[in-house]
Amino acid sequence: MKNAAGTRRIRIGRTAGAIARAFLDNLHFLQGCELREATRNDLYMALSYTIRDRMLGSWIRGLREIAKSNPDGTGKTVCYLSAEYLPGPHLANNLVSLGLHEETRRAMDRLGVDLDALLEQEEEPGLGNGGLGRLASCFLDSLATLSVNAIGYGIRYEFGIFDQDIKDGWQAEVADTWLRHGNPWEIAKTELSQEVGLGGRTEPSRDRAGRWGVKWTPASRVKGVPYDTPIVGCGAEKCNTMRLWKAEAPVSFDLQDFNIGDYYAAVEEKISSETITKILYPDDAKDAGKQLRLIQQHFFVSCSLKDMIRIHLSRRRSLESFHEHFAVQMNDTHPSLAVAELMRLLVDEHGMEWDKAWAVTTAALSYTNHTLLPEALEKWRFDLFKDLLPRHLEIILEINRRFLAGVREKHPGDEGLVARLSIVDEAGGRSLRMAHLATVGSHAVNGVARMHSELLKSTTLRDFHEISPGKFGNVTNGVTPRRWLALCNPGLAELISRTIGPGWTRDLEELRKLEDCAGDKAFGDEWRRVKLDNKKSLAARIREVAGIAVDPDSLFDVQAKRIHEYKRQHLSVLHIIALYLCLKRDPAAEVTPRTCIFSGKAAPGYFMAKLIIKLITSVGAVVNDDPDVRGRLKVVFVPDFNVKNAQKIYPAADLSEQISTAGKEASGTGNMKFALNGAVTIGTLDGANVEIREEVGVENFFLFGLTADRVQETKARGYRPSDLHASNSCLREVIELIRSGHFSPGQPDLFRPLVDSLMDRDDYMIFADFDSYLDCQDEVDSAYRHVDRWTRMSILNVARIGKFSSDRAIREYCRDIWKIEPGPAGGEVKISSKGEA
Ligand code: NBG
Repeated sequence: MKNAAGTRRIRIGRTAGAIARAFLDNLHFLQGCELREATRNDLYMALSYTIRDRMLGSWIRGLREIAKSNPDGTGKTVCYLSAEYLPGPHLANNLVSLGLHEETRRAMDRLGVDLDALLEQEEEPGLGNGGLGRLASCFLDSLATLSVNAIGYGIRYEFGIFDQDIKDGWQAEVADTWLRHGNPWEIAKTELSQEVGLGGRTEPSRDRAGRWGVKWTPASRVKGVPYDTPIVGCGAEKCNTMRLWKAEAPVSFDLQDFNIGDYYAAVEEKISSETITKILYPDDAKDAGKQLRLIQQHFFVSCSLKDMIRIHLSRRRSLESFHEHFAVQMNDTHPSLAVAELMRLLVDEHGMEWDKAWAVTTAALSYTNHTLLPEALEKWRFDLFKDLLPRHLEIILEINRRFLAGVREKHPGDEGLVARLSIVDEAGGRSLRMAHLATVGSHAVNGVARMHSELLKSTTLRDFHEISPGKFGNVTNGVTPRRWLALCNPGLAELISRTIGPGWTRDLEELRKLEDCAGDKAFGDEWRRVKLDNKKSLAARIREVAGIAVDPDSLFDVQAKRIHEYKRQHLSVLHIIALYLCLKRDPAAEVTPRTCIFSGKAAPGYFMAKLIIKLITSVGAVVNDDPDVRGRLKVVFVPDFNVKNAQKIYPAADLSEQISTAGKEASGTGNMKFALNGAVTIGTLDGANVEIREEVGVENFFLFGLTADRVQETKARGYRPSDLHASNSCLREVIELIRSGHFSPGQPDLFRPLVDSLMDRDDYMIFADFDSYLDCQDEVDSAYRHVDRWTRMSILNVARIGKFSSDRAIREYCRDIWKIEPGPAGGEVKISSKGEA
C-alpha cells in the first residue's frame, strides 16, 4: 500500500524531485534506456509521458463528466466538429497550463538535460492548413480553461500539411511524417471504434414493428479508431479531449482470399481503407472537389455522431433529448454532412419520426462560416455524391423538398427565390451546395468577424437571412493568450505580469491596466528591450535557416500567413521594389532601415502563389547584397511557417501586414497575435482588422486602401488596371523592373504570368491600392523614427487587444449559440521572474 502511494506520488507529484524521478522511470520503463544512452527523442518522450501523467487524473474526470449534464444546461457538452486542427507543440503548452514549467526546468537542470532542446524536439501535429485549424485549437484551449465539457472531433491524418523547404527560391514540399518517432500525447481507444458505410444501394424495408423505412446496404465498410489527446485548460482544473479518428479495415485480412493464396487481395482492403486518413488536403481556399475528401468528411462526421449517440445512450437517455446534452458546432462546411448523417441515424437506425428527428438535429447543430470566396464554397457533384452516399443524397433531397415547400408557402410564386435557396444547384450539372445544407440544418449560423457576418447576410447567404434573420449572428474570432503571449513571448509576459499582475492570462481585458504605463519612460525602455531581445533571437534564426544577416535595430516588417493572391503578399513586394528604386536613385537618401520578413505556405497546386514566393526570394537576392542599399533594406523568406515557427515570429514583429483586399479576409487571427505581441498593424478595412482598429484606436493603426464597398463599385464601373499602369509613373517603373528580368536574370519571362494577371484583371485590386499603401508605409517610416511615439503605439496595441481572446469568443458561443453557462476561468499562469513562463 505504502509503496503504491509512493509510486503514485512520483507519477503525479509537482516538485522537481518527483518530476526527475518520474522522468528517469519513464526513460527506463517506457523508452528502454538509461540517461547516458538516451537520444534526444528518448528524453523528449520520457518527459512528455511524465507531464502527461500529471494530466490524466483530471482528464479521466473530464471524460466522466461528459454528458452527465443537467437539464438546465449546466454540464452540456460541446462537440466541435472540425476537419482541421493545428494544436502546435503540446509539451511546452502543457507545462504552462499546468504551472509546471519552473519545477520541470529545475528537474532537467539537475539531471543535466537541456529542457529547451527537448521542447525543440517535438514535432507538431500539422493537421490543418491555416487559420481555420488554428482557431479550432485555440477554441479547445479556451473551452477547457472555461471549464466547459468539450470534445474536439477530427481526423488523425498520418501525413499533415507538408513541410516547406525553399530550393532555388521556390517552395519545395516535403512529406510531413510527424508520427514517425511516436506520439506520446495520444491514447488509442480501440474499443470505442465505429464503423462507417460507403457506396452501395438503398431499398424500402419494414422494421420489426411493421413501419416502412429505408435500408441502406453499403458496398463497403471502414472502421474508425479514436485517438484521444488530453487538452488541459489554464490552471489545470479542467482537461478535455481532442478525439481524432483513424481509418482501418474492419478486418485486416480476408481469410477467404488468404486461404486460396491470394495474399495481395487479402491486404488490399486494408490498404484502401487506411488511405482515407492518410493525408490532409493541402488546400486553403480552393475547393478540390476530390472524392477522397468527401469520404474523409463523411468518415469523421459519422464516427463522431455515433460516438455522441453511444455516450448519450450509455446514460440510458432517450435520443429525443440529444440536443439538450450536446451542442454540435460545424467548423465550416467540411462537417456539414452531419445534417444528413444525424437525420439518418435518428430516423433509419433509431426509428425516430422525421419531424421529431429534424427538431433534434436542428436544435443540436450550428454552423460557422469562414469564407465568402466563391471558389472556396464547397459543392459536390450529384453523381459523385450518389455513388458514395446514396442514402444521404435521398435524405438531403427530402430535407430540401420540405424546406422549399415551406418557402413556397410563405412566398408563393417566387420561384427565383426558391432556386436561389435550394440546396441543389441546378446550374451546369446538378450539385449540392454544402453551405445551404449547413444553414438549413442549423439553429444558428455565424460569421467570424463583424464585417464578415454582415457580408454573409448581404451576399453569400442573403436569401437565408431574409427568410430567417434570427438565425444569423456574429462571433468575432479570438486567440488564446496562453500560447500566443505567455508561452511564445516570456519576456513580455513577465514584464506585463510584473506590472499589472498575472490575471491577464485568464482575463485578457486586464491588459487595459497597461494604458497607464504608455507614457512611462522607464516602462517604455523595458518594453523596447524585450522587443529588441526577441528581434535578436529571430535574427539569429533567420541567419540559420535563410543564411541572411539582418539588423535587429531595423524595422521588422512582417507578413506571415498562407500565400494567396487575396492576401496580397505581392503588394508588399511592389512596395519593396519602390523602396529599392529610391535607394538606387539616391543612395544617400534618409530612410528608415527595414527588414521585410515573409513566411507562409502556398497550396502545392496553386501556381500563382508559388510564383509569389519565387518573386519574394528573387527580389531578396537582388536587394540584400546591393552595395547601394547598404543593408538598409532586407527581404527574407522564413521557410515552413507553422505553429512552432510562428511562436518565434510574432514576438519579434514591429509592423504587422494585414493587407488583404477589403471584403476577402473573413477575419484573420494572425492580425490578433501580432498586436498581442506589440506589433502595430498596417491594414485594410477587412475582417477583424476593422474591430482591432476600433479597439486600439485609429491613431495606433495604419489604415489604407479601398473599402469593401469601394472595391465593388470600382469593379462595377469597369476597373482597368492597365489605365493605372499608364498613369502612375512609380507603379509603372516597379512593374517594368520586374518585366525587364531584373529579378530573374536570364529568365525575363519568369514573372510574366503574375505581371500579366495584374495588368489584365488585377482581381485583387493591387494597382488600385498601390498609392494608398505606399503613402501609408511612408507614415510608418516616420512614426518608427519617433521612438517614443512608436513605443506608445506598441504598448497601446497590447493594452487594448483584450477583446480578441478566444476566451471571450467561447463565452459568446456559450451564451448565444450553445446555451451553456461556462464555469469560471481556470487559474492563472505563473510567470517566473527569470522571464520564463
Ligand atoms: C479562414 C479565413 C480567415 C479566418 C479563419 C478562421 C478558411 C476557410 N477560412 O480569415 O480565411 O480567420 O478562417 O476563422 O480557412
